[in-house]
Amino acid sequence: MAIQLFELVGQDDRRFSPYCWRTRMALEHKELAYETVPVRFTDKDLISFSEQERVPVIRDGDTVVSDSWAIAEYLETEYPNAPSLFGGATGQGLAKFLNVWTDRTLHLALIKLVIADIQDHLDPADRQYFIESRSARFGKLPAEVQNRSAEDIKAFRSAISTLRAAMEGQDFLSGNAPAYGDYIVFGAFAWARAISDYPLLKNDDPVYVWRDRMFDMFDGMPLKAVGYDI
Ligand SMILES: N[C@@H](CCC(=O)N[C@@H](CS)C(=O)NCC(=O)O)C(=O)O
Repeated sequence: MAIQLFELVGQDDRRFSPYCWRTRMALEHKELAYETVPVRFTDKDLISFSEQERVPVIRDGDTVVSDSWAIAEYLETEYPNAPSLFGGATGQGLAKFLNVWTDRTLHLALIKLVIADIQDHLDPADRQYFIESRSARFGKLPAEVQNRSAEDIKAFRSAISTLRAAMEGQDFLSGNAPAYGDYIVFGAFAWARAISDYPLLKNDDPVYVWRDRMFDMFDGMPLKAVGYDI
């Protein structure tokens, strides 16, 4: 039976969760059969079987796993003969660092540039929940957070410069072939593309070139998802 992936959805079937993108790419990498179940922020009942309130969640037969990192570890352990997500224990250890850096640095820099765009692309049923929960987190409305100040743009560029330096001399963050570390970072760009037409990168930026390569993976599956042509 195919693995079920419960993932966040917005207006027009936009899949905009960076964490769900990590899991989607991991399932593709592992060449596993899966089907996605769209979940809105306010559809908490759809994932109540996972005994927590966030996506991604996967159901693989009788096994339920939530949290993108835990899912990646589960898939790697459960399907050892499928292509490896980490390339061994050392790679797994280093990917964990990238997971934390992306969550804490890249995502924080990015969300300030696109948070009102997220709000504008939500299913109407989710808007009030999003405004209230995010205003509580940031201390102001999403529309006020997203003012793209020089300081916020600088913070994002600084995160990108780290990625650019890491990519020098290699096609992917994981070396000469993509692996889970690439999917962690790629999730941020797949998220942005789903809901925002703001040009985060110049077309000749090596990070943009890498991003394009990632969008072309798996027969262009990420590019076929609803999003902006940026
Ligand atoms: N550490 C978790 C984070 C998951 C997460 O925060 N997911 C968001 C969607 S991007 C969510 O489900 N939020 C629910 C909410 O805000 O109510 C992971 O890596 O999966």
